[in-house]
Amino acid sequence: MSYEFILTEVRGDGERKTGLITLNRPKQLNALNDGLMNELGAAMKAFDADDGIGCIVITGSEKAFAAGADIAAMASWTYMDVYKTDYITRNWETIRAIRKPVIAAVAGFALGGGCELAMMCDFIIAADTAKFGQPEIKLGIIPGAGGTQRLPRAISKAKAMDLVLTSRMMDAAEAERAGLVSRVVPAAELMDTVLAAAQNINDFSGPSVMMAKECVNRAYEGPLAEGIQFERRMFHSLFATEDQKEGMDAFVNKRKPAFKQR
Ligand code: CO8
Repeated sequence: MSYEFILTEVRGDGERKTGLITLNRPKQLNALNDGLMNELGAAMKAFDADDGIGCIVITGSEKAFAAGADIAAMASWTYMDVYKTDYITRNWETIRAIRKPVIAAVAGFALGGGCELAMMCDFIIAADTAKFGQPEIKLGIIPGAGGTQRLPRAISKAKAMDLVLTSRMMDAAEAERAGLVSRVVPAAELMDTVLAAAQNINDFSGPSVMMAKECVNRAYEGPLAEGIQFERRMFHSLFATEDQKEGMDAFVNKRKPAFKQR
């Protein structure tokens, strides 16, 4: 399938591969318009449904992961346009329904909706050129795709308030110290690092990868006691999989496991 605002490709050399999505509106610094978000949602759903894909990577350009929602497109919207249309939720929530891991590979600006999109991914690996921020306050609005909720969970209330209220940007080193990104690497090594991490995940058992993701999300979104109970049930259920037998037999017999389940 060909798209107007994104590029998609399959990368990797293992049995299961990585679905790579590149945001591709370079002149607008990958500003996220409705068309792009439609395509991103469709591409993610297609990769999620493809048994040959183990995980998904979203990236942008060297200059910008994404500089936010498209301000020019939003400029003339009225309250009723925004309230009635499903633009705001339709595509932005798709990523939450993806069962496979989604990694954000961020270089350059990740601002406003771009920072929110990165935070919706399961983890962020950043180039040392990355800059994160929620500058919506400068436009007379606030973050609208989860920024005020995910930032405090990711980096503390103090830092979230600082970013959201002052509009300042955070560089990659600060983002790593604050816990927003899992690793920072030199820009030239970003895609190799991310694709290696993705391939690492691709080679594991599909059920355990997807359940691990679900469990960590429970910790992030719900109370501890409920999360512990959920994890226990997921843990139990993995003993019904062939891959658990394979993984443990391989360990006991000192051989490499060949996980089969998608
Ligand atoms: N929307 C539309 N166009 C943009 C955006 C954007 N968010 N960001 C940059 N562009 C365009 C510029 O207008 C410019 O276009 P042109 O060449 O035609 O003039 C081109 O990209 C290059 O930008 P600059 O010349 O400004 O490049 P600089 O290197 O000088 O500056 C910055 C880079 C600092 C990133 C600057 O472009 C900037 O501040 N951009 C806006 C950042 C911003 O405010 N983002 C928040 C947007 S609001 C938002 O994301 C709300 C999310 C709500 C989600 C809910 C669903 C709708």
